[in-house]
Amino acid sequence: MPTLTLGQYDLVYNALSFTIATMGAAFVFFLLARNTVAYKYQRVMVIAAIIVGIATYHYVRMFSSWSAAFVNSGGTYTPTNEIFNEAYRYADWLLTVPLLLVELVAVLSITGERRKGVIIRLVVAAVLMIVLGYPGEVTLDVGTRLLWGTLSTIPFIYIVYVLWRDLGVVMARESPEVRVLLRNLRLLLLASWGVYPIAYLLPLLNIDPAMALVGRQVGYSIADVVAKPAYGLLIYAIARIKSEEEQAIAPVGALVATD
Ligand code: RET
Repeated sequence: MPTLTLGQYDLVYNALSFTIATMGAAFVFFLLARNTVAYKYQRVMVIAAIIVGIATYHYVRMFSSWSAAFVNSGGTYTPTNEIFNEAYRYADWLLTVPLLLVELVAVLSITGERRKGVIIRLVVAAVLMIVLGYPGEVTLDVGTRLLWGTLSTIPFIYIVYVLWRDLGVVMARESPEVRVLLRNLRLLLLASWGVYPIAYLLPLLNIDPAMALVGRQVGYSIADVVAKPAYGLLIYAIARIKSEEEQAIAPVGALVATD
């Protein structure tokens, strides 16, 4: 672990703290919002809540790990004997990335056998992507990082390709209103998932190790907020509109008016 300036230490400290608050708030929101979508989409909201619930736990652990990994030695933060534990992040992704994919497929109108096939392929690819990325994340050796990073990129490209293609097919079948949301979802997925490999590359860019560490932690945290709570909100908006379109629930205005 490198020595950090006060500003560098605080930036990660605050990013982790902000993320705990965001994930925790999203957990409560998704659980409460469950009752405002049709029964068919309620499990989508439960999955969204589980994802941010898991992330809340991991961010609490990362926050403690970060606090324990450095000590304020007047003017700088120097590393202690406790190493900042990157495994929390990978354990989190291992659980949440497959769930994010299941959440997406559950809100789309993909049915029957096709749905099962898509889920299995995406989940296997997601697990491979994360498991292959981990050895590279925890090494100090540039070659090893590059090797595992490259291997991990293969399933990553596969996932992005399948999502892009299938979302395109599904979009064509949906109403104009849902179509706009799906287009935004596609962009949000690309913008947030694309941050991870870039953040991972930072230690390879010949920049100061403290900057690389801080950039990576802040980058991963921001990407996680977009990929879990913001993504969940968009999925919720889709579930809401589809519920209304399928006439399963009264429009929001009607609910308010009869209360
Ligand atoms: C790694 C290793 C380097 C190569 C690639 C990676 C991709 C990681 C991704 C993670 C996505 C995480 C999400 C979390 C949600 O909260 C493992 C950094 C391609 C895409 C969506």
